[in-house]
Amino acid sequence: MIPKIPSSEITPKHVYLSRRDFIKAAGVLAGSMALAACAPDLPEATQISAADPATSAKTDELGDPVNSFKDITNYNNYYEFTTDKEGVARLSKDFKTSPWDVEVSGLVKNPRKFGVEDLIKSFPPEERIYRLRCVEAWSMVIPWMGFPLSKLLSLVEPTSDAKYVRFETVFKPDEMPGLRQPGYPWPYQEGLRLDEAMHDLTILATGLYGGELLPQSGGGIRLVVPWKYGFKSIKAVVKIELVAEQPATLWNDIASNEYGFYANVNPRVDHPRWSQATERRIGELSRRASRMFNGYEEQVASLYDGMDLAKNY
Ligand SMILES: Nc1nc2c(c(=O)[nH]1)N[C@H]1C(S)=C(S)[C@@H](COP(=O)(O)O)O[C@H]1N2
Ligand SMILES: [Mo]
Repeated sequence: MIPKIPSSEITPKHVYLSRRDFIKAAGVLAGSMALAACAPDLPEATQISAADPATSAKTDELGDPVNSFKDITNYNNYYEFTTDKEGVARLSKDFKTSPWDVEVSGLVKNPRKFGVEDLIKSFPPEERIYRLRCVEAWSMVIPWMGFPLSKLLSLVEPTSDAKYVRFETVFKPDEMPGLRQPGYPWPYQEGLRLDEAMHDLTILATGLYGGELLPQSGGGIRLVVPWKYGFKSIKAVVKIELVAEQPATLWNDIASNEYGFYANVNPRVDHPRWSQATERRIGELSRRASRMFNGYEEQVASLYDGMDLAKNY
């Protein structure tokens, strides 16, 4: 029997075009534009509307469409507000994201406090369309705006003793009701090895969907490390510290047998309580296979040469 597909599940053509089709379509479009250029009597409006499908067809490099702005900003993990993913947006709506300062300190030649506005001026944000894969086995595709963390780190000049980077989230109990929940070692903290932090895929995000970074998404500024489970992508960062030893991280402190320091997406290493082989892409009906390093294997696998990824989970 053929299942009846509700009209809401029928994806517009420009969304389901695979990357190859998209490139082909773009090629055809470029061809027709060139033709149009030698046909001066063609109305201008035709040329403009011909470009529409291409500019709105936002996908990641694998051809997966970006999630809706509504999904991205209404389904969030942000325990400083609440553990209810659908309650974060409401509870965080008055959280003040600007002005916002980040202090970069520790083993660096030029320790400094930066305002996010100034960072955006120094490092103009670029769009990065990344998959975000939560350790809970759901995922989204998010069009971030941001800049490589490496640019900021190069500016402060880590000393030769710096081996890791430690990140800390703002601690504001008056504005973050979830901080009253017992059992969490606040403030939220995370860490990366220095080479992971310097990798070009690692960004500080200052916006998404071409707009500002709303409170629920981690504004004033948040880390995004797309090949790792989502909990590494720490929100509302106020402190970045260069250190010599592997720093403590919140989820590792709570349950070290379940959440390691590396937390690289790995479909072959299950969470002790569930499989990591598949995931639920928000907005899709059936589960899909999870990818090694969340699909960024080619770019990042060499960072872990010779490491046992089952032990260093
Ligand atoms: N400070 C802070 N950062 C955080 C979290 C959090 O609870 N607090 N949750 C993490 C988890 S588990 C995930 S999956 C992502 C979710 O990001 P999103 O809500 O923007 O999709 O944020 C991560 N960063
Ligand atoms: Mo997560």
